[in-house]
Amino acid sequence: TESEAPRSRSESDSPAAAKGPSGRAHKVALITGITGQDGSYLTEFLLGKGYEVVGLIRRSSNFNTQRINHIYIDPHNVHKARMKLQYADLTDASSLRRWLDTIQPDEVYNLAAQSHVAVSFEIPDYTADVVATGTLRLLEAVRSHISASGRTHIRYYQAGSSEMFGSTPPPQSETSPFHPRSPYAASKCAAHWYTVNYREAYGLFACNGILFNHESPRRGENFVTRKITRAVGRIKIGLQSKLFLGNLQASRDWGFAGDYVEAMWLMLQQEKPDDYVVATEESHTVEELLEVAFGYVGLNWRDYVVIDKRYFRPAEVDNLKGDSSKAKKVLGWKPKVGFKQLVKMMVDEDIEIAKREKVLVDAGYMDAQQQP
Ligand code: NDP
Ligand code: GDR
Repeated sequence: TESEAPRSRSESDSPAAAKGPSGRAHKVALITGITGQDGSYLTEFLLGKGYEVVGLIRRSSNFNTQRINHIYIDPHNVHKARMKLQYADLTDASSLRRWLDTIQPDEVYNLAAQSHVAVSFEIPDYTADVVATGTLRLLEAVRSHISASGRTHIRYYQAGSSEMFGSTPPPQSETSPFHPRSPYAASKCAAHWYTVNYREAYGLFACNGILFNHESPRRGENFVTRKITRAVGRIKIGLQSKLFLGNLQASRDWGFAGDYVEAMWLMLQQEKPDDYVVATEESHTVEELLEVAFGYVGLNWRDYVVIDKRYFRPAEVDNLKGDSSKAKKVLGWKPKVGFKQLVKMMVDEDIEIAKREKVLVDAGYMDAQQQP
């Protein structure tokens, strides 16, 4: 799925060089979805490579920067602040174009999304607006920015998903057909093809990363891995007695988010833009995840888990297991953290969080029933 249109690329593409092609001392990356799980790991990774990072955040009535607070430096400290935050929204095309013109990034990572599959059945219209049309808005903003400025070296990363494969049987690779099973997945398919189209039509250096599930201690608490590890921590510390879940037979290829952001960056350092599956090539059911997570702290999950129909989806994705041989071969990428190690890392962190909650509960500052 390489671009057939000629691309103008006058600058050095050395992967190690964070030096900016625009004559700046460093590269500048623009990240949408910087406040999410992947945005936080990608920002740490790029800062470590000497990039300046500008993140677009959306307005919220509560602070939504918890995952990046530890790397935030007040912008008044001009010499040290290498991550900056600006307000924008994927539903607001003018904000996207304005920040592209102002920031003049070398790389654009589009990570923003209404990323919860089950929620996408509840708010399908909004999900499509952000995930599908939002991607189109950003691609169009990049295209028109390049056209007006002549900054042809810009590279674009699109956060694609294994959910696009849906009911296509495993192993799923770049050549497997898409058969989406949710409004979220259908919207990601649209975003995927918009990205391919901008590459073919305008010669944009645009890559689709087709990433399988990746998790971490920063994972949102209503995704199944974190929901389980949070519950394990709270049950172990005596703050919770039941865990309500849906389909335990679904199988997923779960990796560590910290590993996966490197693959995003590697895609943009290649000579040609292309699409890549990123996965561990190992799949486990939700039930196996329960065995490992509860077993790690010496508990039997069957004593705590209650099946609740509200967590079943109108259409399910049964079995995802990626074939990431292309990423291995071309990008030289492979995952470092395995399934059990990942689950243990998350449980360890969530036990620490539960311990802190216990202090608050014992002091009367928090109600133990306040479940995530
Ligand atoms: P998260 O849900 O943790 O983060 C999503 C980010 O998008 C948040 O920063 C959120 O802001 C932001 N966002 C949501 N709506 C808008 C909007 N309208 N305008 C601007 N920003 C918005 O997702 P992940 O970090 O887990 O995933 C990153 C991307 O990768 C997503 O596109 C996801 O669909 C995709 N993906 C994720 C996989 C995974 O396993 N994690 C696998 C494959 C693909 P706020 O913090 O304010 O909510
Ligand atoms: P997924 O992740 O849908 O794969 O999307 P999630 O963790 O939500 O579900 C995984 C599987 O677990 C089953 N499940 C439950 N899921 C949730 N959330 N809550 C429950 O109580 C529960 N019980 C069982 C689900 O039915 C499903 O089969 C994630 C997101 O990050 C997407 O944005 C991303 O694109 C894909 O991963 C790859």
